[in-house]
Amino acid sequence: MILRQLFICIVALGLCYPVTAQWGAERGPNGVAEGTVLSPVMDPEGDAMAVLGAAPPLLDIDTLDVRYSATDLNFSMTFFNSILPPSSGSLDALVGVIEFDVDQDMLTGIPSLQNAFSPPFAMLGSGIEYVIDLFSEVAQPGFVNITDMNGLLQGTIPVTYTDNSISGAIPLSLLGNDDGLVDFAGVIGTVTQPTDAMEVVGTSIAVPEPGSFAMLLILLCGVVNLRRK
Ligand SMILES: [Ca+2]
Ligand SMILES: [Ca+2]
Ligand SMILES: [Ca+2]
Repeated sequence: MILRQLFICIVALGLCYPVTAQWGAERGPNGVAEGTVLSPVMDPEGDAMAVLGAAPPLLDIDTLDVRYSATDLNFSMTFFNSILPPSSGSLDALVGVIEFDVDQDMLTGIPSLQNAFSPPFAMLGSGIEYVIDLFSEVAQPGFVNITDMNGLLQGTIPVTYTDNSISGAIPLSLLGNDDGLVDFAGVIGTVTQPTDAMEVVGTSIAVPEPGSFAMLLILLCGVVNLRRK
């Protein structure tokens, strides 16, 4: 918990970049910033930074993909490096937060930690209501906590770590029974320092329903049969 708070303080203070931050960005209707990017969101390679001068690895985000079904919000974050779960006990383990603005309104919720870390320090139109707490896996191997903007625990979900990714599914019931259409952000690092953040805010997309695939196949088969006749 102490490490988590230290990490968040470092990110929130924006120690990793000069204090020439430019807060405020173009806003669309209802105060929502324009220019969110539909999932999956790509992040540049090589933009990870040693914020506190700690030794590598500098965990470097590759992509963050967020998709919703009728029941869940599925997420997958990939990296250019190999990662380890916090429960490994390694100081090089992946920690940080993935943040969700479930009503897509920056005027509700709390400011995104991503804004304080990732240039151009613009308020990217995210007022965060829920967070995946990647730190929490240290005490419960294979599981992470979902918390609200006040840090209150909403539930715990299983996650899957591979050599270069973490993924999982959050029941929408843990996100205030949201419809799954959310804006998302994220900032990550190792236990010793934040290293990378998404550069833009993403917007989730729907997972195609199995029924629509089946319908498409039926239609395609119908077209093929008609052509054969
Ligand atoms: Ca990156
Ligand atoms: Ca919000
Ligand atoms: Ca929503």
